Amino acid sequence: MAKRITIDPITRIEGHLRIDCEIDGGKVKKAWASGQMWRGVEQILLGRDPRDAWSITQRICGVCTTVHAITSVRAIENALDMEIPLNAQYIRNLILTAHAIHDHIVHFYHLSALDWVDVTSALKADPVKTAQLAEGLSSWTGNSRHEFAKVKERLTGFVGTGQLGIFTNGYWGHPAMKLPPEVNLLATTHYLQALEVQRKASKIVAVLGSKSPHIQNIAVGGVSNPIDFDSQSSLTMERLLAVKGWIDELADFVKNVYLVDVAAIGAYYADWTAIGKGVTEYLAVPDLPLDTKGTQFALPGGYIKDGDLATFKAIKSFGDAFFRDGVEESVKHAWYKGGKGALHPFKGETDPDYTDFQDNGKYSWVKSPTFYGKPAQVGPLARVLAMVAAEHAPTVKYVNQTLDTVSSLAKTKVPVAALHSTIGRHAARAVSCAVQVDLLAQQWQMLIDNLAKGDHKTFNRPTFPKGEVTGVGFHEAPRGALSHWVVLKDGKISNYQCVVPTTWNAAPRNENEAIGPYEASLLDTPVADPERPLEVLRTVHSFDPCLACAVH
Ligand code: NFC
Repeated sequence: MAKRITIDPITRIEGHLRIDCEIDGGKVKKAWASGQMWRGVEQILLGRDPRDAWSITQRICGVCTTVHAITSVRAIENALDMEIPLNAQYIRNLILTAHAIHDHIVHFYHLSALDWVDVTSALKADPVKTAQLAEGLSSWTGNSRHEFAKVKERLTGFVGTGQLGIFTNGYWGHPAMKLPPEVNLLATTHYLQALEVQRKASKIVAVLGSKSPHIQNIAVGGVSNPIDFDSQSSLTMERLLAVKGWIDELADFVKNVYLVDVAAIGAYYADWTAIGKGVTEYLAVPDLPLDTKGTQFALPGGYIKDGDLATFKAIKSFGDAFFRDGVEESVKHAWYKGGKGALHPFKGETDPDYTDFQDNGKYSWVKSPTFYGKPAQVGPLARVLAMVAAEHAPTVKYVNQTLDTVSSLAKTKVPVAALHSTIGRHAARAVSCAVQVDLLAQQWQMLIDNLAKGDHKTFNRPTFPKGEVTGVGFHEAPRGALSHWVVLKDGKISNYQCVVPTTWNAAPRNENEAIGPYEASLLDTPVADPERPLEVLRTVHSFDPCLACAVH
């Protein structure tokens, strides 16, 4: 007989997510994803000065803080048809990329690795054998047997006191945990080292953005960083060189630790390349503009139908009609007043109307976005597939490198198609992160070269027309395609809608009763013990949910 389980709240995520599953014959047969909290940031914006929107929308999230700020100014700049000085583009790009790297490292090690890594099994590991194993995988200097012995001793201390501290409440000893003790010790050691490394990325954001989380240097028209090499309160060469030092340290960790760990875990859990596929329409937006108009990007983006990379259609600019005309949101199953069918974001409405959790009615605060009428999966997997389809050489290189490592460790050929899966989302996030550390160094160099030419401009003053104008800004945020949609009337905000990565992925059923990406990916997931639904967490965590963003 089918058994219904409710996981509420899902932890090691941002925000309030409830997942319900019907399990039959040891597999998930039906699933519901529900956002459990609403705040109304879109309403707060109505009637306000558009120059304040970035600061307000940035408070949507405490995790992806920079992204709403920059997407917001992009939307308003698009409405005003503005050009942005090159230095401002590069500084924004550096902030966004450093933030994404921070986010991915934290997601893999601190928010999701413990779904795969059994910390208590690490107590049985031999530190010398762990070091031998690690040396065969990479040249990371933090992989010494002394380091592994130190971590094992620390863990033994935790367990000896009867408390696991930060490792309390994992599904330790679960039958789906498969790593040998040495791999568990290796990954646990990297979990602790990653706590240190992630700070370097945050420092880059803080130095360039004045503060992290929640940067302070953004303005409609550019950035507010003064560039005057004689002033200590400005973006000095000393600060820029410190940024470069942190970029190099991040690159070392991402390429020699993160990418390698994901490949090793992927090899031990190769069966998970056939689990968690879900929605295979993929949407990713281009990012890291390289010109003042936002028509050339370092990262390509676009749309893929039915998992077939040959169907890839590129999105080419901030004003691209293919993107602008394709997005709608439905509230048929979300706690808002509706009845008008799916609406384009310029006409979007956010009018709360809470009922209760109704399996076949309204059951979430998350709206249901669609692209040309269909749900779409967004995130690192969509991004990497789009970049492979666009023949982005660095992405192709890191995808092949990762698949080769997995294939050699698993002793079986793992194809690109394996990426359409739970473990594939982790692999794609690591690949994306490796591409981003290289881009971070490139953007840094481009900023330095531009400054060396004597161009110190960082801001163009916006002017607001009488009457109505509309704009859309997008950004390929850590969790995927983010867009802000604004309608301005006589220089004030008359409508503002955010269509956020986790809104796409955590969407409930839509206008046509199609299920959302989380719900679809859970179907047929095996669950060994419904009282300890580790497998459900694995798939949900692979998306890196942020419900604060999804509902806003
Ligand atoms: Ni919050 Fe997000 C906003 C989401 O765009 N979803 O990736 C970013 O949060 O983490």
